[in-house]
Amino acid sequence: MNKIKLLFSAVGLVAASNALADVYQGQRERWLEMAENCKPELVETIVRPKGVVAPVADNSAYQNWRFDFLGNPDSLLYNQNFKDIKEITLDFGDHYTGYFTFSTKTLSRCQDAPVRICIFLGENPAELNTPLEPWPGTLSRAWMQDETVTITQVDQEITIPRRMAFRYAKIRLLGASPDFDFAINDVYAKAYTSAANNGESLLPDCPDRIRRIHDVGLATLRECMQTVYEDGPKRDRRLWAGDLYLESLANSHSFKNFNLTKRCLYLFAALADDDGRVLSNIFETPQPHPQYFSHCLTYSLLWNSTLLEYLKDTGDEKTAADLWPVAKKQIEEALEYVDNRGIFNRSLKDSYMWMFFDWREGLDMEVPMQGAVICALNQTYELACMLGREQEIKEWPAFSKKMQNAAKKFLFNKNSGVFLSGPEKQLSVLSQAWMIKAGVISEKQAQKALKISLDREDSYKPGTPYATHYLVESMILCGMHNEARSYLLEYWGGMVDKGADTFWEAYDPADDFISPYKFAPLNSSCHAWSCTPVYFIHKYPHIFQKAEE
Ligand code: RAM
Repeated sequence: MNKIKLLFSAVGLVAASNALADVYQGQRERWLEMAENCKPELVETIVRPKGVVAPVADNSAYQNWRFDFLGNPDSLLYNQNFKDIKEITLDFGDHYTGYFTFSTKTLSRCQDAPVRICIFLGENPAELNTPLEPWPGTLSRAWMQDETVTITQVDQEITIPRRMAFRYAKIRLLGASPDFDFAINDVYAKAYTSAANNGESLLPDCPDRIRRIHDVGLATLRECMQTVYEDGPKRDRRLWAGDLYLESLANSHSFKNFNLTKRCLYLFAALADDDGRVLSNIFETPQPHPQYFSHCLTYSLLWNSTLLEYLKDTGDEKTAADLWPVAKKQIEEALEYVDNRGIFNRSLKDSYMWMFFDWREGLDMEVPMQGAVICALNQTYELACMLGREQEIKEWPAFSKKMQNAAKKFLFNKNSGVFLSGPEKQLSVLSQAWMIKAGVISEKQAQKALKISLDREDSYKPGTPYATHYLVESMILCGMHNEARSYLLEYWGGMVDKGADTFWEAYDPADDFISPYKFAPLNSSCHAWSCTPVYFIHKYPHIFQKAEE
C-alpha cells in the first residue's frame, strides 16, 4: 500500500471509530428540534396576597409551625411606615410558581440612603420559620428562596429575577435610614404553568375526601408543568426521567398535554450519552443539556415505559418509531447486568450506574431491580409489537421468562412467602411491589407477600410518595382494591390533613421531619412524583370514585 492509501485508510478508521463513539450520531440535532417544536406556551396569571399571617410555634402543627390569619395587606401593610412594621408574612392563599414583584413609596422627607430588605418565599410555614444557619442540609443552601434586595431607589417596582415556588412571602427590614420613611404599597406575582385547562371532572358522587386529594394532586401537577415536566418548581427545577413517567401518567388523565410528554421524550433521546444511555435528568438552560454522567438505570428504563404509554395514549407511531432505537438500547444496556442464572447482578459491569427506587435509607435494590428489568423488558416488547418491530428482539419474551423463573427460584422465600433482597435477605415492601408489577407470582401469593411486608415491623416501608405510587399500583394489580383505596386515602389524605396545598417530595405519616437531605425545609413541598392520585382516581373510578358504603 502506498503512503497516500495508508493515510486514507487511517482517516477512514478514525471516522469509523468516531461513528461508533456516538450511537445516535446524525439524529441528535433533529431530535432537539422536535423537542423545541413541542415547547409549550406558558399561561400567565397575576396573583396578589390574600392575607397577612402570624407565625405560631405549635407542636400539634405539621413540622411544629402554623400561620394564623391577621388581616389583609390593605390595612396591615400598604401605605404604612415599613420601619414600624419591620417584618411581615403574606399569604397568597395557594401555591404559585413565578416571579415576585413589590413596589415602595416614600412616605416622608426624601430617600437619602439605600434600603435593604430580605424577601423569603416559602411553600409552607416551617420553611419560613426554621433557622437556616448553621446550614445542616446536604444539598446547596442556595436552594432556599431568601433574597436580599438593596433598594437604591424607592418609588418604583422591583421584581426578583429568580423564579420562585411559594405560597408565603416573608419580608424583613435589614437596614434603612433614620431620615426618611417609606411604605411597601403593592405586592404581586406573575405565576406560570403550561397546564392550560382544568383537567377532567370526577363522577358526581365521588366522595369529598377523594375529590380533595384529587384537587391537591392536580395542583401539584399544574405547578410542575412548565416548559418541561419539572420535578419540583422549588427544587430541583428540572426534568427527571422517573418524575417524567409519573407526571405523564397523571397528565394522560387530566390536562392531556401530550406534546409536553413528546418534548420530554425527545429531550432525553437527544441528550443521551454517547453509548445511547438515557441520562437521569436534564436542564433546559442556557442550552438543553443533561446532568453529564448521571446514569440511573431505573430511570432510563422508565423512559421506555413513558414512550409506551405515550404511544397508547396518542397513537403517534411516527414518534414512537423514531425513538424506538433508544428504547431498544436501554434494554440492551440493562441486560448486560443479568447473569447466567437470569438474576440482575450489579457487579457484572463496573461502570458508574445508579439505581433509584426510594429515598428510604438502607433499602436493598437487588429484588426491586430484578422486577424493574422484567417490567421494562415486557413493556418494551409490547412497544415493539405495537410498532411491528418484534422480529428484532424475538428472544426477549424467553429472556423475561428466564428472569421471572430465576426470581422465583433464587429470590423468593417459599417458607415465609416473601421476596428477600441482597446478602442480608432484606424484607421490604418495594421488593414485593416490583415483583408483583413484573408478574412473577400469582395473585394470591402477591397479596400475602404485600400484607406480610406491610405488617412486619422489621420490613423497609416506602419513604416517599414516589415509592408509594408503586405500592398502590401493585395492590391494584393483585386485586387488593379496598386496600389500595384505603392506602391512598390515608397516605395522601394524611398530607391534606396536615395542610398540603400541593403534595410533598417526602412523606412518612410517622415522621413529619423526614428528609432525604437531612433538613426538612430543603424538601420540595410541591413535588411532581407525588401527584399520581390524579392518575389512580381517574384510571380506576370503580376503586377510588365510588361513593362510601
Ligand atoms: C431528587 C429529585 C427528583 C428525583 C431524584 C432521584 O433530587 O427530587 O425528583 O427524581 O432526586
